[in-house]
Amino acid sequence: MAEEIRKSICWGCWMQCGALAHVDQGRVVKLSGDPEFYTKGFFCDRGARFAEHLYHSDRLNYPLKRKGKRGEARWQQISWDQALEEIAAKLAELKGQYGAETLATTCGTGRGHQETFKERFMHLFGSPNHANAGQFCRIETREIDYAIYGADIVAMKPKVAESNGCIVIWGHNPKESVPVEYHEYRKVKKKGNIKFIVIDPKRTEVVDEFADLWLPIRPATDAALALGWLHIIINEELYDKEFVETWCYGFEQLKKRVQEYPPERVAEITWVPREKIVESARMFAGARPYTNIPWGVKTDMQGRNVTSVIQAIAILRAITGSINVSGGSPLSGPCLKANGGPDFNHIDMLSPEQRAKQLGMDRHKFWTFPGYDLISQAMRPYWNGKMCSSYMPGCHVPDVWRAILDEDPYPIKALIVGGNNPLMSFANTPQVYRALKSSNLELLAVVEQWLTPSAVLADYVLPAANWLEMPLLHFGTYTGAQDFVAAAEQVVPPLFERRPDYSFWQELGVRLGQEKYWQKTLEKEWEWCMKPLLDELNMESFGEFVQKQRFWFPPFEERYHEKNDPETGRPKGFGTSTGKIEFYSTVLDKLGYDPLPHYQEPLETPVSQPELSQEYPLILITGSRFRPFHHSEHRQLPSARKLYPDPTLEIHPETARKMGIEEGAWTIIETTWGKIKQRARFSTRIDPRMVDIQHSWWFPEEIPDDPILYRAFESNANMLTTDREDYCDPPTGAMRLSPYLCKVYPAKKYH
Ligand SMILES: Nc1nc2c(c(=O)[nH]1)N[C@H]1C(S)=C(S)[C@@H](COP(=O)(O)OP(=O)(O)OC[C@H]3O[C@@H](n4cnc5c(=O)[nH]c(N)nc54)[C@H](O)[C@@H]3O)O[C@H]1N2
Ligand SMILES: Nc1nc2c(c(=O)[nH]1)N[C@H]1C(S)=C(S)[C@@H](COP(=O)(O)OP(=O)(O)OC[C@H]3O[C@@H](n4cnc5c(=O)[nH]c(N)nc54)[C@H](O)[C@@H]3O)O[C@H]1N2
Ligand code: SF4
Ligand SMILES: [Mo]
Repeated sequence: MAEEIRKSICWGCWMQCGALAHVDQGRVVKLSGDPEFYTKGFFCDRGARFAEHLYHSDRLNYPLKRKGKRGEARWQQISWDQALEEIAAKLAELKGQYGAETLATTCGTGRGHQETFKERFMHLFGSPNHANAGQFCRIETREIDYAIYGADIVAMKPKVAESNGCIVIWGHNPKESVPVEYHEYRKVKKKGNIKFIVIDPKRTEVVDEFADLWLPIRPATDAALALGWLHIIINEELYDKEFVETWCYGFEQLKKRVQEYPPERVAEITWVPREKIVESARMFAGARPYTNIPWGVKTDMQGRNVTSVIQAIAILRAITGSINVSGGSPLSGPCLKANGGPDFNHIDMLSPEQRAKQLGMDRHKFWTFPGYDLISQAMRPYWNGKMCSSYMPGCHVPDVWRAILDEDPYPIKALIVGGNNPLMSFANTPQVYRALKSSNLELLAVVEQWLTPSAVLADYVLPAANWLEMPLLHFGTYTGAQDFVAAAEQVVPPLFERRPDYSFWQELGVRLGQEKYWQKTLEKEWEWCMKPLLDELNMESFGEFVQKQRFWFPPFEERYHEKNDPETGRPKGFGTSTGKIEFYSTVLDKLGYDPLPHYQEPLETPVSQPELSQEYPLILITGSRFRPFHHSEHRQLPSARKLYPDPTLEIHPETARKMGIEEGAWTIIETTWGKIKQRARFSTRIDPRMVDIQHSWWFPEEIPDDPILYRAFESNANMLTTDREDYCDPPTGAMRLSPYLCKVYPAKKYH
């Protein structure tokens, strides 16, 4: 039989490029980009490896139940029915004894589609405690954008190339992290009409290739830099006066605040020379209204100033009048053609009593229900009742471990981990380990594709399908986050007894009395979700959409906020309580936080703790992305491990020489929180005052049994981080994953 091509959407990362699966006798033999999809044929080296991923002999194929003690890595293969029956019975028992809030779940970057189904299950079960990485990655940005604009920034901006704009690549390295975006920039750069500013302590390849200006910033001082730009733009009157007067709220207060950030002071804080700060602010504002600041994660995970950085960046887009300008910064509301968000995850079914029990709500009000409620009160009426209610409101991640270990403020007795490797991903690995191992925890179930170090500690492990094994709907649709729809049919049926995450949550839900709220199959869920669009397109089914269309975007409406609302006869404005873009955030104000952005020197820096920096003289950056790996994934793929057999520390040769470290040698990295080892990789891209370590390293070729856990503690960046309250950002609770103070020295060698 000849090779057949089936169309899918890659889920190697959340960019979800159009994929062509080459299938020979039922077997996927190759993956390539789909020229007819909106990603125009692009495909990267990570995506291409998913055929290897699909058939890898280490993939989990059957449900497992632990034999012996937690962590002994002895398993009994059981049926899905047995696993689900036992888990459901245990959950019912614990709910009766401790209340529904005793169940918590965790999620990482949102692999697969499981988070929204998990949320639906949790809301119907009655627990507000789903913890997720969105608290320090992208979702808190989305939520702050919601508070300020009443909408979110559109991820891809295809029109940018046609403008004479300015793109600021801020704490972001798309070459390694979002290859499809990098590919777009290369095309844009060739045209020669766009200016690029890169804000990164490292001289990355993106700096060499694109930067008209590079600002080598001291890590975690981004809020000061953004405020410094605002100082220059406001005082030199480079902003869009008409836009600000008509559409923005709180300009005078902002103007007053930014006076605290003159360029001299900002230069001192950020280590970026004054002239460069001034020149870059002018370059940026000079490109108005075609200013672009795509999202990068390093602003989101610096702890204390996170809300302020994101806020200040959001204001920079608005003050230059780029909002809803094609080639500038278009906004997206929730998907209006889908039953997404609250319609999908039933957040409104969670009772007021149960909401009030959400972990972390007393301290991190923005990330939890109080923040969500204020935002949704303003946004829902504006967006025809639609809203995004996914990932946020979440509970505060570190509180889950405390509630397990100290049973404070109440016991968490059951934890379900889905699409997440918490031992690798969250700050303070030793604390996560203690919690997962705790005898207080009566149930730990992990839904996974591989037996990870976190999964080894589970009572039950359930085998999850990958994206080639299930029908797909773009996550922005059912979370309600972005206004577009993309869908694909499964390429091959799930192998062995793997199932899409959906099946786990649906079957558990049905066993616990939720049958009314679940469709019978994943495809039916997607069909129901996109029903409003199907009706409009006069289509019958999910299958018909996939055959005939595959994706849908609403037409772009230039400056839609100026259009008259047919009901009121007045311009639509924005989905905030003032109807304007809020430089002065009424949401933060009502929650009791500073409504304006500010900069506060974080703990543990050479400036805030000079004595400590005598002993720990280097600034430690963690987690810069490197292809083709994705966090702790793909260590099992030989073709990927060939490129990075071991974890590496990026260090300037001069620093290495001072510390007696040789190229390629195992090196100890120590913070006040812990120590690990990685191999030294010399590079002049890194500032001699800093080092950068790779994150999420474990070794699937090693011994699984606890306490070895595939050597999960030896090279893991989060052995060096803390989740202590005073390191977290107050409104969002965002943890500090980077930077820290560290010292490095050679590991001993006896041969
Ligand atoms: N120190 C430090 N720590 C960091 C970061 C950093 O820069 N520095 N980055 C942080 C960021 S931004 C994030 S988002 C987190 C990411 O944190 P995680 O998302 O927890 O990252 P992974 O460790 O890759 O875990 C994802 C797990 O999901 C599994 N998986 C993949 N697809 C599916 C699926 O469809 N279904 C199921 N059930 N499982 C699946 C994978 O096998 C993998 O084990 O890490 C954070 N941790
Ligand atoms: N290959 C690969 N791709 C991925 C992932 C992966 O694990 N591997 N993970 C995915 C996920 S969940 C995410 S969140 C994205 C993140 O991907 P990106 O947004 O690209 O983030 P990073 O690669 O962590 O860091 C980008 C740059 O920020 C710089 N930086 C470090 N500290 C600071 C600072 O304090 N301020 C500033 N301005 N810059 C700083 C680093 O030097 C680095 O060059 O990648 C996604 N794509
Ligand atoms: S950028 Fe690469 S991994 Fe991400 S969706 Fe596209 S092809 Fe897949
Ligand atoms: Mo992330």
